[in-house]
Amino acid sequence: MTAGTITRRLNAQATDFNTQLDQLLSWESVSDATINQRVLDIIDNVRSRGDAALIDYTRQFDGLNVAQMSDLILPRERLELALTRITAEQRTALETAAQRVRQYHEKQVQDSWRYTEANGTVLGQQVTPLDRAGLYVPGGKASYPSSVLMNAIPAKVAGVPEVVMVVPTPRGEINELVLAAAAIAGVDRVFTIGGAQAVAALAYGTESVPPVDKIVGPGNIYVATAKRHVFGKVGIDMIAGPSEILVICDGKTDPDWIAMDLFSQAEHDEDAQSILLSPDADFLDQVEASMQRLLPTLEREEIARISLRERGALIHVADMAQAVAVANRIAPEHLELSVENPEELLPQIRHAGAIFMGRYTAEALGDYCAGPNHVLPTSGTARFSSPLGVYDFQKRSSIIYCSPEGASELGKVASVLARGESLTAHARSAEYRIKAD
Ligand code: HSO
Ligand code: ZN
Repeated sequence: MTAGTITRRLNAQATDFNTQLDQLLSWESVSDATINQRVLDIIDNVRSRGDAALIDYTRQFDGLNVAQMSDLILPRERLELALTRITAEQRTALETAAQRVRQYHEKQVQDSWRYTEANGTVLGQQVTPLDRAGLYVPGGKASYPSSVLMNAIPAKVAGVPEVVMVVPTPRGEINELVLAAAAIAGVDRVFTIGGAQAVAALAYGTESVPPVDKIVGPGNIYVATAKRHVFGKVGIDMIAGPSEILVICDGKTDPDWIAMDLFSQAEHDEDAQSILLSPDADFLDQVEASMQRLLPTLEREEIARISLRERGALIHVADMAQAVAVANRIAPEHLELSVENPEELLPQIRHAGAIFMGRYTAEALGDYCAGPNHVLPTSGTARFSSPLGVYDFQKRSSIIYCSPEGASELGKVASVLARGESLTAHARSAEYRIKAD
């Protein structure tokens, strides 16, 4: 491993490359016993004291002197007001993004289906939306209006009648863009609460906060821990790890573009991971020079610098085949194929949250407005999971409708299997429906 000045340099042909890669990828979310206990206490307190607990915690953690629960409710008109407080340009951008995200997600709607067998038995699947979804939106540096669109729109497209959003407003700071995004996405109710207490309120309900069926959206360690604890009472989305980008480049894209694409993840947080794979060693040098020059121009220079130093890498690969093999091992959240013919590589990519094809497709376009969701599997979980989508807000019920003939035929099969399991009532229940020949 060579110590680059900005990020590390690795060579995929080195004998110990696999070990180096493992080290680079190793990531464990801190599970802290003290945090865990505090979260459990908060959940208990919200369950037993309801709104009163929410008022106390909001005073304590958000420094807000609330007198009553109505101070923590934002009526729909307040969301509409936010639309007038942002610039016309911002409003148009949010509306354009929302419209594109909606159009993409409409393709994901699953329909109910059924088929009829020769004897009249009908089998099928009925798809229904959740009754109510809860959306957690963080306060502070990770409060992203784009994430409001990405979480709320699939729920609405799925047909969820009520989407409830919670967002902390520390010391009363309200993010107008977040509220405007909520208005555009069709969020139904907003509470200005956050932390583990907001998750507990959404899971169990209080006098004012209605209990939801599923909680989605990112949050800090307290929020993530609370989501783990309420899972089972409600559904939750994936617990997201730090953001990642993996770029495969043939060495023919402008190195400044690639440097900035790597920064676009690194600036999210210190734990974010940005990796570049290229068979062209000179190109890696050029990208490094671009990074040196461009990093000081970022508003979040320090965050990006730490992320690149601690978790980033420029990796020299033998060829595109090796690049693909490494990419599949990493199973990245975002994969950019910055090459002449990305279609050639695509069929070989087996694990990635989202695949950005060609030199022009910057990940940032997908983060905001291309249409697909930006809530994606992180930390290698793209091996077994998928982007957030309409699927996450729909559920399926099986439909079985036996005709008298069908019940008679199936009764014989069920009876044999039930007797094999010594479940006499099952067997006799099925046998009652067997027709005498
Ligand atoms: N890249 C983030 C999403 C995001 N980017 C929001 C900008 N705003 C998800 O990994
Ligand atoms: Zn991003």
